Amino acid sequence: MPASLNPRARPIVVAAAQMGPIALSETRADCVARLLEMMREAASRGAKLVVFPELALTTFFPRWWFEADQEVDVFFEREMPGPETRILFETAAELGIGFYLGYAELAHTDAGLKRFNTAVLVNDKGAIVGKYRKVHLPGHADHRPERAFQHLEKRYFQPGDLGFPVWETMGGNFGMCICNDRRWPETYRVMALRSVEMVLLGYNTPNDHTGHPEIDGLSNFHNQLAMQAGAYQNATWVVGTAKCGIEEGSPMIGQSMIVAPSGEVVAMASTLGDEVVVARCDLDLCRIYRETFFNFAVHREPAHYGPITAQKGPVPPTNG
Ligand code: CDT
Repeated sequence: MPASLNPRARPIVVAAAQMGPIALSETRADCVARLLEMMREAASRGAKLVVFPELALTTFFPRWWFEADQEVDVFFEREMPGPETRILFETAAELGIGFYLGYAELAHTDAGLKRFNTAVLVNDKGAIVGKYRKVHLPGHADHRPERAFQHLEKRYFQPGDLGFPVWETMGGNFGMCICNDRRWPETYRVMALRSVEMVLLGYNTPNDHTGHPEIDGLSNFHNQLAMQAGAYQNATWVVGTAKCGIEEGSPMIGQSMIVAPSGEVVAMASTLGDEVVVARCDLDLCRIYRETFFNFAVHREPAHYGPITAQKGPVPPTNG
């Protein structure tokens, strides 16, 4: 339904700021300059929130095996904002635009030093509203020399320890996830149970990584399928932003998109480079779906969902 036909419409203009490849040789300052240019474009097109990709400050380094911690630590941020990223926060405040930023986080915790694949949500005053640490880490932890590219997220990151929070800010209820999280229905459902109205996510999705051409060939389809199903079944907007193109020889999909609670794609990138995609999103559409098909309080039957939290993998079926 167009926002103009909904008397309770709560429109927000949102941008997905897709990045083309980041070369290994690019500095944080180079990446931040690209992000700033897209933030300015998003604001000039009326956006109040801009979503940047996963690991938006470096190349997708989990594609390489590094033996020593010091070699990989160069890709991690020790503070956010830090000296190179502070300008993003200041510019956001000047422009009155919020943002989602994905980066590798080196965190000093009570349990010692930990590495996370992280995103922050920053409001239109330049203040951090919330932090999310990627829960579903794909790939492997061991070295697989037979592969052209590794996928070492399980080696370089710990699983996120913050769950899937939802924050009320900037006139709506926002949640975050990162890349592989978008393929798992639990990601969206936990946030939907916390009244999320817009799920923000960044991704780096190589399309030559599974060793199965029949799966890799469907990378774009599965990208769309996961976000459209997540949006529809949970009555939420989803804004997914890619880092894409051929990065250090590794091809990655684009298709940054904004998906409505109807499951419809309302805007999608058409390139594999830096590109800003904008849409006007009525957050009240979530209510309309949640009062009809997806009235959780009326129609969900959690007594039958026990295995979802009790089990990690499947058990055999009952013998017939
Ligand atoms: N970054 C990330 O999570 N990428 C994964 C690719 C997995 S291919 C082994 C994704 O789900 O898109």
